[in-house]
Amino acid sequence: MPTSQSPDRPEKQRVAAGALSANTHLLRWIEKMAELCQPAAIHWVDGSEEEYDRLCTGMVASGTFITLNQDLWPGCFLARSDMSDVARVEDRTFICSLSKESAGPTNHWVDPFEMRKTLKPLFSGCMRGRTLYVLAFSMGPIGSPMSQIGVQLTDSPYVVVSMRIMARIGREVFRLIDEDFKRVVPCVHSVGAPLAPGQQDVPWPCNQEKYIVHFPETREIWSFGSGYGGNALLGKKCFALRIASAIARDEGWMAEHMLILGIENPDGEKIYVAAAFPSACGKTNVAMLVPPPHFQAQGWTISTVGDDIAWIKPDAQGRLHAINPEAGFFGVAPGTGAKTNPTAMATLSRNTIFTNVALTPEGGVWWEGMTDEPPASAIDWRGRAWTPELAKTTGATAAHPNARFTAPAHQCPTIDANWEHMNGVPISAIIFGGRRATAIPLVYQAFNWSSGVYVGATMGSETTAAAVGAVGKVRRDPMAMLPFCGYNMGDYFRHWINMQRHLSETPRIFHVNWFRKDAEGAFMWPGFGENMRVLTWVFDRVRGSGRAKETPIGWMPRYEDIDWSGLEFPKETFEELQAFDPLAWRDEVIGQEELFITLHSTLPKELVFERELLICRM
Ligand code: SAT
Ligand code: MN
Repeated sequence: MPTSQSPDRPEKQRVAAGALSANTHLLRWIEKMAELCQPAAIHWVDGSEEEYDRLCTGMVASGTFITLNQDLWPGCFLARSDMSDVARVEDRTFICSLSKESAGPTNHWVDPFEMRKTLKPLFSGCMRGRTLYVLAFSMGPIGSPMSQIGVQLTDSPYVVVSMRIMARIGREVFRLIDEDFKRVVPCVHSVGAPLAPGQQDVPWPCNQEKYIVHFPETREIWSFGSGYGGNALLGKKCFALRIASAIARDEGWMAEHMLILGIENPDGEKIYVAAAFPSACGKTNVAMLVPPPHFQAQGWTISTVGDDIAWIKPDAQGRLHAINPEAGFFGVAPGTGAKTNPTAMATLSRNTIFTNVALTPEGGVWWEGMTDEPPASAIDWRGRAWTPELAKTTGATAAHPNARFTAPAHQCPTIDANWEHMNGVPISAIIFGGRRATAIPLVYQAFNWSSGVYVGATMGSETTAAAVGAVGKVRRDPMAMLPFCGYNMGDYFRHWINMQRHLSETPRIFHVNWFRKDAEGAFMWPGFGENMRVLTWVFDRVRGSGRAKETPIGWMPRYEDIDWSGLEFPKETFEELQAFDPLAWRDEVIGQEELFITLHSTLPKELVFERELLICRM
């Protein structure tokens, strides 16, 4: 890049106009990107409410947003995406480390030089006719030593307003870059739909060709072709998990696909728990769990720190502390209702952006599972007339199964008092969980840290609509990080094992499965608020008072170790739910082996030993 010798270069003047940063590296990078992408205008995002309102009004005018009935849904909008752009695209997601071995066999790797050659023509002129937004964001509370800074260049105003909910953005982040010289992760995003002069825009511009690209060594993100969720809100999966996991490995902390919640008992004793579940397996519901009346009456409370991502770091005393790097919830709408998650319903009742849900005649929103009674008619997520009768005959859903709400975390009625604490909250337990119809019991506790790492590393779950592809197939999803680990999964296991050395106190590790089914295919466990019974057992185990029996896979509660007040749950059903079936586990262990074979060259020997021990115990 030429520097100060070219004062007349038009890009330099365009970038400087309205600049909110004086950082020369940042300014030069933006100039270079503007030269490549050729936007019609450049807008520095200040993050103000006024700017947010202006962008939303602009999107209503352009057809991207529909204003909802403001009496029913104050501050809320609906967006409908293109039919081809409804979820994360895992097979278009790339980890471009210098060596293929660093990305490992579970990631799509492309040589970084090749990838840059591919990206250049794609991004060349890709923002013609559009505005380039310069969006500075902090993952984690502003000023927290655990936070990280990124700057996303994007041509999507939908992304800008969504990021204002999901992260801390704007002026104060530019100040951190300029005054504190915080290192920036550069993120370039384009929907890949340039406009010719006079060309009419579509409500959801995107490109059929999609690339979600990470360069872990240079800590860069390039995303092309999609405007949806984790493909486009680059602070979330791309930064806070894929790039952050690589940073965390180098710096001795952990970036995990985990919710964080607080559990407080009637004596005011409180613990925090982090829990990993794959996408669309109910993390938001657990994070916002409403205890059954009996527990509430006793004085138990659950509070919410985060519903998707945890950055976890040992403090000076060797205790793990976690922050939620996000500031909002990007939750799955279908299945969220007053019965299943009243806390989420209260959170999303205002100032929320809905994507791919149905529009009701009163100008409200609806999705499957929001109410028992569907509306008599609606406009479905594709903008077509929908009725419950039509659903019965054709199976057409009103909302897309991966329809989402984007809502500010501070609106959550159960938000934890310490959710923005600069040093995070202390973590006493880690829970792994999947969606498994068979074999896996409701809950068990690993024997120790390394057997717990084994439990996480061998997690399996049925696939969901959160990613494009088949739904309902069991796949190995270690620590729920399969689509989100920015480096070799075997090295990631090694990092987990090594973390123990930095800890004076290791969190207890558990595995749960809310989704076990009986021979008739019905769920055996009521789930939702009743999961509190499992969480209080976890609480008691952490505090040293909870009892358990030893089994080949770990410690399990006996019937009498669980508080059943207010729930008819026969002992036989519980025994069935907790059953350890040696034959089913034989298949399970063989299924686990498959992933270990794939990772053989980097698999820590501790996990090989854990596997041997498990087989011996069985
Ligand atoms: O990756 S998204 O943010 O689109 C949602 C998810 O899969 O958890
Ligand atoms: Mn997620």
